[in-house]
Amino acid sequence: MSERLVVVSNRVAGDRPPAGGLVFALHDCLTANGGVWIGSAAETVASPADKLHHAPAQGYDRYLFDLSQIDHDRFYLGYSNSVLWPLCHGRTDLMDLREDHFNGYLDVNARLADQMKDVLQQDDLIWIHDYHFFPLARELRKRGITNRIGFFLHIPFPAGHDLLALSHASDLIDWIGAYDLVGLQSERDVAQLLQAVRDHPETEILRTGQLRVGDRVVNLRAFPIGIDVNSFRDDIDMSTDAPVHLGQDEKLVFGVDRLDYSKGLPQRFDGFEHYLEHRDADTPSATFLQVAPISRGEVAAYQDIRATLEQKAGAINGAHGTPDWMPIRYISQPMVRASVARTMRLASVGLVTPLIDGMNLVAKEFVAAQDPEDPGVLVLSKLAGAAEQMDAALLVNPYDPSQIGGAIRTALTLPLEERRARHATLLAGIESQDIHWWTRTYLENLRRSQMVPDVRMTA
Ligand code: GDG
Repeated sequence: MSERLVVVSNRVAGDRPPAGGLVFALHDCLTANGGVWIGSAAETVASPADKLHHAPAQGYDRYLFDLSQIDHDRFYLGYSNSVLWPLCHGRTDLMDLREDHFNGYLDVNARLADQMKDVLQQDDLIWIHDYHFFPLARELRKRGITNRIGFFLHIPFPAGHDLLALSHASDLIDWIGAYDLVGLQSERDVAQLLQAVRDHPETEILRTGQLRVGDRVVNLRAFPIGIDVNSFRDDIDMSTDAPVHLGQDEKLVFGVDRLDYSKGLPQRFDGFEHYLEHRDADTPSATFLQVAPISRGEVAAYQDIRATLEQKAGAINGAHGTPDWMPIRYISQPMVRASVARTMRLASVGLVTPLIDGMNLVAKEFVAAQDPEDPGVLVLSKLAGAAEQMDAALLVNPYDPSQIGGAIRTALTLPLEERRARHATLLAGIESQDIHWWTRTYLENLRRSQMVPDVRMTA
């Protein structure tokens, strides 16, 4: 039987074209090569079925698993997004540790492993995505699955001292030990995982750079995710009206992020205010447009960040606006993708200043969208995974409004030659390590990863 790719991620592409990012990449990869995509159904149900639902898609097979409202509350909103997400983003103060959420997380992973057993074949290459499914390989191994199983973590791996705040930290390492290949976004994340392994009694780092966790050997590597550069450029539809209207000689500073406390938005607003307060006659006039569609709105920390931004935008506009000009335009509605791409093209400055981020695709999209002859300038947080590859951007400390404000001013006044040179370097980087490179490289490494039988489970 020939190899088949089986991808598992919480979200899968629906029947309409996928809306970008990871889902787009996986859809592309599966459409080109065929395979199976397993993910959660879009709506919760009163009593989840005990089998996966088959929902064929163009070019590949799709299977969906049911979640009840309680599963959604415990597995998705609870443990995944109110424990693991804040933990991995250095916000242990926001962790909401509850035993029933942890049990709900384990239950969903165990149930999914049961259901996957029915569709898995002997030569399947299994690729599991993200923090919702850390324990899934361990659950599959318990059920006798010996296939190669890879994992990719899209968000940062937690720092060692933060892991102390997780009551089940040693489980996390045990779960990781059931994979053949663990992929992370950046070298920083690889270093953090190695530190966690050093701190764990039953693990060691082999001279080959692999991990030994109990009786298994795990390969570990950074695979920085990329974007589909050409398809993003194709989204720039110049035939329609400009999505943003500016005054004469007015420059545009643009940010677009899911509304999330990790994205550094309050500090970014303060940074723009710093730029406004330090303007002089030579400083170009600029309007800041921030699009931040609401996400995970049921979680309290996400409601708080929204209130903070609304208050800040109002205060800054009140202090610095004039009857016919508002310095900040803040929108919490999503923008259509073509308008995002076109707005990036119009912008003189792209502000991407997360306090921490696994990678950050917006930074790469901003570069892809620019006119190479007259490019805008990317201001990028040193703490985004993307900064490891994109040091030709203006790198800033995202906690320091004076650095952000200073970088906005620098970006608006950078000579054309320097803008072109920085952009050419950045573009070459995102073109050579694009989304196709990422899927190809990861899967080549997974195929090569040594199959080590799980002795504890099969003995
Ligand atoms: C996780 C990791 C990692 C945003 N607002 C709108 C919109 N977007 C699009 C952007 C971009 C995507 O959403 C966001 O991707 P990011 O990478 O910035 O961030 P996360 O959602 O946190 O993703 C991250 C990523 O996984 C992939 O591995 O890079 O570090 O946290 O594509 O353009 N798109 C549209 N309207 C909006 O209003 N159409």
